[in-house]
This record gives sequence, C-alpha cells and structure tokens, in this order.
Amino acid sequence: MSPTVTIPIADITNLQANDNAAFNSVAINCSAVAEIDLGPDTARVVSAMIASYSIDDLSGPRLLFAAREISRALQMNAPGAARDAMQACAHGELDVVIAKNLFAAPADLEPTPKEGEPSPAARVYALANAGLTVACGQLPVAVSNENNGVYDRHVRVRAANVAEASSFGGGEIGPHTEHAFRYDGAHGRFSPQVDGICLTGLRNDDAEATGFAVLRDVLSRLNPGSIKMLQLPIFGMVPPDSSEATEAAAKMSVLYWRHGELSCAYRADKIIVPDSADAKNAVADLNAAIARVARSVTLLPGVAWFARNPRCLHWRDEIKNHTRWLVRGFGLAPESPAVFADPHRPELIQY
Ligand SMILES: O=C(O)CCC(=O)C(=O)O
Ligand SMILES: [Fe+2]
Repeated sequence: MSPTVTIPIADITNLQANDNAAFNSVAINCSAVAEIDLGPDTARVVSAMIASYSIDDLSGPRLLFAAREISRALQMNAPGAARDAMQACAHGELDVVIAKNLFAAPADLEPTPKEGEPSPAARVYALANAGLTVACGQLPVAVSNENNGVYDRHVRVRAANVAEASSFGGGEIGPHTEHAFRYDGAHGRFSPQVDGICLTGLRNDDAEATGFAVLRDVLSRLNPGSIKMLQLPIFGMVPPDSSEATEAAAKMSVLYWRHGELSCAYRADKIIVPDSADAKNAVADLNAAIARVARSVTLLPGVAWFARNPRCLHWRDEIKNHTRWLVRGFGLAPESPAVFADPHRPELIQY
C-alpha cells in the first residue's frame, strides 16, 4: 500500500507562496556572507565521490541519497569554521556561503558544450552543488517549468544566442532572484520561490565575476516608502528566457513576507512597473540600492556560491569568454509550501 497522501489541488487553498508572517526585523544592518575553504582533503574526497556517481543519481530519490552522502563528506572533512558557516546558513543567520575547494578542478573536462547535453561525467558535478545545498539546510530540487524538470542546469553560452544578454544566451546580466516569475503550472497560482541557489564553477578561464547583493544590505539602503510600495501586489513579471512558460504574471509584489523574513522576487530585466510615479520611484530606488551594496564572486573551478535565493539578488557581471561554464542547482527549505507532483520524483516541484 502506498504511504502517499494525495491532496486534491483544488483543496489546497491555504498553501500560499507568501505567508505574510512578519516576525523578523526588516533592516538587520550586518553582513550576511561567509567565505569558507573546505580544504584540499574535502575537494579530493568529493571529486572521488563524483567520479563514482552516474547521471541516474541526478534525479528522484537517488539525488537526495547522493546529496546527503556528499553533505556528510563535507561535514566530516571540512575545517570547523567551514562547518560552522554551513550550519549558520541552515539556521538563516547567513544568506550566502562562498566555498572554495568543493571539488578539485576537473583535469579532463570536455570542451564547453554549446548545444545539447554535457557528457555524463560533467553532469554529475551538479551533485557537489546538491551536497552543499543539503549541508546548508535545504533539499536539492528541480522545478517543472524549467530545464525540462532536470536538476542540473549548465550555465554557458549557446551558439545560437551568443549575442543575447539573457538566461538562454550569453548570460543573466540584470540583478534578479530566481522565480520572480512563478505561475504554478496549470493551477494559476504563484509557486514559492526556491529557497536556495547554488552556482559552481567548472571552467572560468577569464575569471569572470558573478555579482550579488544581499537583501538585508539592500533593505538598509531603501527608503521606508519604497519598501512599502514594493510590497504592493501591483507589479507584473515576464517569464525569463530560460523558462518554458510564456504568459506574464500579474499582481505580484517585489517584496513579500515568507518564513518570517522579508523576501524578494525581482528580475530587473523582466519587471512590469505600473504607470505610477510612486511605483517607478520605488523600483529606481531598489536598483540604486542594489548597485550600492553589490559584491562579487569569481566562480573558478571548484568554487561554489550558495545563496538563500529570496534573500539575495545575483547576476552575471560581464561576458568575456564564451567557454565559461557554471553548474547550477536549486534548494528548497523543508518548510516550503511547494507542491510536489510525483511520488517518484521527490526532488521535483510543481511550477
Ligand atoms: O552567470 C552568472 O554568473 C549568473 C548565472 C545566473 O544568474 C543563474 O544561473 O541563475
Ligand atoms: Fe540567476
């Protein structure tokens, strides 16, 4: 007998992406970023583990199993300070963990694939992202309307889109959080944003940077009036170019409360701002605040950036070298109200 309880979709009226519960302070004016070195021993162990996995480990229960194995290897091999940082991230005290030596730079990596799939040996590097995600307190997940519902996404220029500054072409240039646009598949609701994003360098010969801005820093620079304005459900959002969805979402707020924290659903290049001076000023204020507190990280091979997605904006800073190759994976907080559609795909959330 199956232990799965299926809740009819029509009955899930209380499963809202935005829970509107505000119990944290809005402007915590401190840094929320830790840079850790997992150490060469960890890198060697994780690389050996990656070499032993196959692409069958990139989906379903096997992904959760492999991610927990790698997370355990991180806990057992990383220095104490690195373990503390991952724990602090799991507890919501940190919003970003930058980890060196997640794996050893792959020696025999194929040329950066422009079209089609990377080789199985390259794809399984995403399991390092999944392991770090678990170590930071989240489940590795894929979403149904993006990347064909596959966990590992490979961030690199595609031949047909070299000139485009878009998530399907050369790079994601504008500041954004993932799933600012998030219609829930056929059900017409907003899905929760994924709680985590992990980007890891596979190849980055020109040391191109990934920009990011921690939301608590951004909020500390925003006028209170803008913070109020950005919480109104008056904004529209066009799906990103990488999404399989085509219809714009309406009545969305840019800032909203979730899991007790003010969270951000924003994509600078896709937002539809209503025709009001207050709304336009608030978005300009937001863009200026992001620019003022922007930081950057260079994702060299084996360097990972894990961020609590709705609490940190990110973007590609520059495009110089079309061979740059990052691997990306999403994370979901265990308390997320995300809808899971298939008992055989516990890593897949319905969008
Ligand atoms: O290319 C980058 O540095 C950022 C990529 C990005 O925004 C993403 O993969 O979600
Ligand atoms: Fe992104």
